[in-house]
Amino acid sequence: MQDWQRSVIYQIYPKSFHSHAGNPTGDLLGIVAKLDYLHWLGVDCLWITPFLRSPQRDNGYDISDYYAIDPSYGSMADCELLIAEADKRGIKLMLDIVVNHTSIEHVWFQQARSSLDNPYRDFYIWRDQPNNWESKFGGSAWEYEAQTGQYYLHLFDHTQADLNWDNPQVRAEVFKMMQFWRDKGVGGFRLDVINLISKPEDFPEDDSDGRRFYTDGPNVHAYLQQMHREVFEGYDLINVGEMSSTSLEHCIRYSNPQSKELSMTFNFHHLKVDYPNLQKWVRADFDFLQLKRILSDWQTGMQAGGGWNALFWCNHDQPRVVSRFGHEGEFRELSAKMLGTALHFLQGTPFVYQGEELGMTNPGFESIEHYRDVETLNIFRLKREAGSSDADNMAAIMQKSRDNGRTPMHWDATPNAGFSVAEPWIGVPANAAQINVARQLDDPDSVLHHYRTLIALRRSEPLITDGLYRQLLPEHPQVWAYLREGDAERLLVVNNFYSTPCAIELPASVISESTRQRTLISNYPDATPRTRQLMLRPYESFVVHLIDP
Ligand code: TEU
Repeated sequence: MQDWQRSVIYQIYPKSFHSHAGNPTGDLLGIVAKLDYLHWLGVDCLWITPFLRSPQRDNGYDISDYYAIDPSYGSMADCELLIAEADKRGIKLMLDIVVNHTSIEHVWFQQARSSLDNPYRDFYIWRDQPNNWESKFGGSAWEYEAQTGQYYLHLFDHTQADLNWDNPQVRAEVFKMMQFWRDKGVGGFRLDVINLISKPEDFPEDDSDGRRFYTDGPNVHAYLQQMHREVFEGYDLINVGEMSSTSLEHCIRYSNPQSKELSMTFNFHHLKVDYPNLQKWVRADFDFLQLKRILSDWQTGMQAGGGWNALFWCNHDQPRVVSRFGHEGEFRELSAKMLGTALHFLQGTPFVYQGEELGMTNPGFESIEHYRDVETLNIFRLKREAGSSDADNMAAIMQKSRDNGRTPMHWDATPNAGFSVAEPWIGVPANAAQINVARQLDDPDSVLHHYRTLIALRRSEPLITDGLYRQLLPEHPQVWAYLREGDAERLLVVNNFYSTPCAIELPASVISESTRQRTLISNYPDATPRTRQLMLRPYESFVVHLIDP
């Protein structure tokens, strides 16, 4: 095992983390100011979502200059200071690289759109006629460019034009830019939708939205191997690829060290368990059995194939996990701790998204005026045009919008939750005075202290990294129980995902009267020695280390 395989990564959405300047949006010096907190929490690495120059139509995922810091976040000197200050605390910084597409304000696109024979024309993907593929943000994936009379491809917003990776000059420019950041001292990269970079040559029509043709496309592995040779080889970097609608087979290839591509992969299958028939924009409960099955299949599959999972419940594109798979009310703290435990004892590298360590909830914004996200606003408009009622649309948006995870970090009970002096760019949830860092730092039973313990356990308990995953009680409708097995010892991880108490019976091979046990973590204070028969209380969760005599 490599050292980074024992690490925990913390994700920062800088627009909503902390504003040092007191502005409506966060900045890089705001992150510097909170490094001692992150060091106390014990994380090894920070993934910071894009802070490079951008018109901010998709909050930085639309980059117009890969070599400049967006002025709203500060300067290059601030960025260098952040890298150096993080390094002093033993924390690496992972840069978010968005190279499936650029902003249409990028100079490459400005050149490309100007004439058919411009040297940059072939940096993007142009067609005389669009096919029927759909943008992930709604509507056609093609936009007409009147000046030259062709359509360009955009898998996301029409201001995010897809780069043509089959052009070797594009790849050379991307690798040069990544070398620049590597040489500045970043500790790794998070690669945005990197499995979408290789499109088929013929752009076939689809009876669906087109994703099956461009997902994990024809040359994607070859391009990542080239990136590995040009940028990663010989350097100590952690590289994680964001894989949209991918497969286990491909993720094994992306992340098995022998393929020389990436360190690990994010996939989203476990976060579609509340998308009935893969429809995101419908309000729906989550399917617990499906959640367990998907996570278990990825554990055993990646383990068997020598791949490595990035583990996560939350990020800047997802609703808050407590609101989603836990409980927002009286069981908020118990369920937040349970969800943390359930995830952190899996094999892989856990990511903690800002505020998750506090058990932050969805904000519950009821009116579309409170939303800022380009995807949410596009969908609201398209659904309204298609005749669906505003009430239905808002019910889905309140549950699913990406803005649920993008509200300001709750630092303390002062105005704007201590995030900024000026009114924040997006609203602060009403519960910020109850759920915040200052309060939880003082409370050893808080969700925050629970996460700190989870992070520390990964360092001290090798089985969390190495142990074989084995699911127990796969058909149980409310409990996710699993083992992480070593030669003569194992971890037993038990999680009740619901507020209803329930009884379980574990297999005789797991635990007997003579088994020696040591509780590693639990979310009820009165944890007793465990037996085969157990009564689980609401959202009860515990981990015991077991050794047979
Ligand atoms: O997201 C890629 C992605 O496919 C999603 O998670 C996306 O939010 C979802 O499909 C919408 O329904 C990445 C970034 O994380 C996201 O913030 C960007 O908007 C997107 O790429 C485009 O760069």
